[in-house]
Amino acid sequence: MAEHPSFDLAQHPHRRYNPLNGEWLLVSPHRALRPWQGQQEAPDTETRPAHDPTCYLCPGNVRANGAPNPDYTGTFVFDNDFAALRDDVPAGQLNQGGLLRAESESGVGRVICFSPRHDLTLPEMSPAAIRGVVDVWTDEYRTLGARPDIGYVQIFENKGAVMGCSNPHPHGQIWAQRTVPGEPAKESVQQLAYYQEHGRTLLTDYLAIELAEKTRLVLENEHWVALVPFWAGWPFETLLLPRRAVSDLTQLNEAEKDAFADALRRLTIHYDNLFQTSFPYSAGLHQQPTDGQAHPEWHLHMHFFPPLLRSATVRKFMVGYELLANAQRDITPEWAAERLRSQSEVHYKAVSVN
Ligand code: H2U
Ligand code: ZN
Repeated sequence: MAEHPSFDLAQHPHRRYNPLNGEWLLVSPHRALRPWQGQQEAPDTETRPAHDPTCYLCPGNVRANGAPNPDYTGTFVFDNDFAALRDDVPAGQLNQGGLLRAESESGVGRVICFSPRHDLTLPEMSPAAIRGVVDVWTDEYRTLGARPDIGYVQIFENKGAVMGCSNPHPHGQIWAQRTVPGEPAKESVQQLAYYQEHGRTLLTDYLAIELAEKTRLVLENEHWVALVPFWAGWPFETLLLPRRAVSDLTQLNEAEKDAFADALRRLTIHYDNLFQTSFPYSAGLHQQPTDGQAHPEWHLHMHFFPPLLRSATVRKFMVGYELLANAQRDITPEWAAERLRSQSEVHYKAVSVN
């Protein structure tokens, strides 16, 4: 791979290209050669009640809109009471010399409770319950995407206070809007260019390389693979993708949806076990736009962007150079993958309870 025989990705500062968004990343592996000093912290064994009377997401409790939640037993979806997007916005735009530009944007915000249990998180839920989450994501994507005024559906989860999550009750969000926002728009351009040139999705070919090299794999099952992408910006960033090139959740068959739930469960267990803490992250699905066109170039995938670096409390900050230049990392993606891959698939809390 190296153009020069002495160039070593594990030692020498270098740039890596992210073909999904077309951006570059600075990798400084020499700074991480110092020994691993994972700060020794006691395992986080915080417990929460199964039902919290003060939680606005628990079954039966009253939300900001004044109405009580139903006594739901699986997942529960509702319109965000403080949504960033609204669907009653008048059309309009402003363009002053091409420099001051604005246009109205409409859309919908939804909140999804993953479980009625206040004390669980995805890695602690049963495979069947996680499959229920996959199903509700699929239904929401289908229903919202079918609306003529919705061009893109963003499904995501903020987990942990450090990621701005407002409540430990397991939940995620959906923001669906008229236009395709920045990150998926970049991926659309890149995936289309690749597909037009090669006739296969970018991620099909990328996955084939990773399955052959194996160094960045975290886990796999019959239909899904989790890996630390070659171009990962966050220390333990991962990409979870289906082996078959489908463009959105509605194209997955039953076995692929079960396997997605299995991969989600196992990946989040690996994360929790890494620093023996409920691993914070922002994660979300990237799927084809819902503009009524078919986008065979789009390969469904899920990104996990976790901030932790060395322990349950030592995190990576995307600050000076990252904000002003481009993303940068010290530990290599290969090293991070090895650390994640070697974790047990039994949740550390289950171990300590027994
Ligand atoms: P986050 O934890 O990722 O912030 O998601 C929780 C969402 O729940 C948040 O967007 C909404 C907030 O607006 N919410 C309601 O819709 N109703 C409430 O009663 C409280 C919070
Ligand atoms: Zn709750």
